[in-house]
Amino acid sequence: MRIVAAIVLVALLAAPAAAERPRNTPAPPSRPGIPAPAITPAERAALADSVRAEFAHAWGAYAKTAWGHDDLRPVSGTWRDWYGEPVLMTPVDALDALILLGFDADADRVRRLIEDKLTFDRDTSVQVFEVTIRLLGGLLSSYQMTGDVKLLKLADDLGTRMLPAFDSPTGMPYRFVNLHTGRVSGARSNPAEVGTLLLEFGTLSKLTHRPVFYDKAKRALVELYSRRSRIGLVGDEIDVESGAWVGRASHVGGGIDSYYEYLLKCWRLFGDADCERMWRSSVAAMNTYLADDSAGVLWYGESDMDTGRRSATTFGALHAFLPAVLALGGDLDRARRLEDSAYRMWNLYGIEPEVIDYRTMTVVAPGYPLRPEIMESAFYLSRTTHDPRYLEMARTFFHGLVARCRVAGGYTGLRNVVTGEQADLMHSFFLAETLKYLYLTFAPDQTLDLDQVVFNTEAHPLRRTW
Ligand code: DMJ
Repeated sequence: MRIVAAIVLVALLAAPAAAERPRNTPAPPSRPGIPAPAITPAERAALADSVRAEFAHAWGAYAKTAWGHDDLRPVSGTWRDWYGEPVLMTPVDALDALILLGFDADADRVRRLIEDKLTFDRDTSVQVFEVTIRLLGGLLSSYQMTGDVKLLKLADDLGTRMLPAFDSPTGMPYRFVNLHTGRVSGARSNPAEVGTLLLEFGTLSKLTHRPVFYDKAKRALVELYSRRSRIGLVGDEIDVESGAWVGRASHVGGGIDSYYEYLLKCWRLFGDADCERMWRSSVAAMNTYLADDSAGVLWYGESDMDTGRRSATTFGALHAFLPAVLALGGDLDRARRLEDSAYRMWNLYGIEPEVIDYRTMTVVAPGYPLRPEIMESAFYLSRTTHDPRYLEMARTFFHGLVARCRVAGGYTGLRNVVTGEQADLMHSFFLAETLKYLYLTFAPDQTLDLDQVVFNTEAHPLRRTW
């Protein structure tokens, strides 16, 4: 398998750009009443191979053009660094995917790069949430896969340098922290940035035997939860110094999404009974006040956190994480129905827009930055139901990506899914999540046992080894 992977990678890197056209012809999206053609075991295996080949194309483009930088700009053939000096966002985020997909030589090269170049003693203010889910999560899962203690040491150093972020009057973290001075900024935060830290900080505690990481991240989560409204909802903006809500719109989209995800997953990963209790009451409120079940079609919209009154009927690419979490939480009925709705959103233009109004099925925000959530949900539903429908959905997603986002220099997000206008950025989550979830959907189930790991919100699998 490794040899095949290496051959695919070498062949793709050696091939001239014009010869890099994919073999797959995009399949037409299935429409209500017109079933998609069934997937045979041979086609499933071929799809896994095709996803690996596309991963090799995207990773190879990063390695050729942007090596040592944070993100590839695939259309202009340049790169982007988040904070002036690179923090190796794409290599660290992609490392466990390289290992999982069998690109061992590339994974070793990334580990050498990390050893040579990655240091966190820098006078830089970083975003705690993004650095936690991508870098801390990536270092921890790669450490668990390789046993390379240098990765754990880096994770320990990074976690330690981020601890001052939690020194607010409420214990909820500031959004930014300087890794050298510990200076914090960004008191106005949101549930996702406050509540999406415990899987990584908790794992760090378990692996280093330093409880401080677990305790700080757990306190932040509990402080946030304790400020939920009388009807059990959270708003979309909170002041971590006063603890007061600044934005009172409640939904499951960006800025709130992974708060719900981590309530469930910190129970699953750590067996934490407080997390179970917080998850159960939060999902009940979410299903009561945010679910919009009109005309037999399920969506999750926006409501006022105090009254539960509907304030918007918007849903988008980020909201599409929810079927995965509902499936993991055992609510297969809602998970299936919501993924069906998300699939309708995808098929409006053959690739999903960032936000739609589901009442009118019109586009509100037309971009597509290569997001993974809808594929993540198909992966969980495929694994939990074994319904071939989710393999078919995943095939539609994959073919849409290849048809619309593949360029000679890698994969690019779209500025507009309606016109097809391209952006010029391959976010690190495309390798860390989007292609990983697609690959795992088509690969044999034993490639990664879902009962043995809990994925962080950036698709880094964490194992309960303690
Ligand atoms: C990723 O960084 C994570 O999945 C996060 O939870 C949400 N945004 C991106 C992907 O869309």
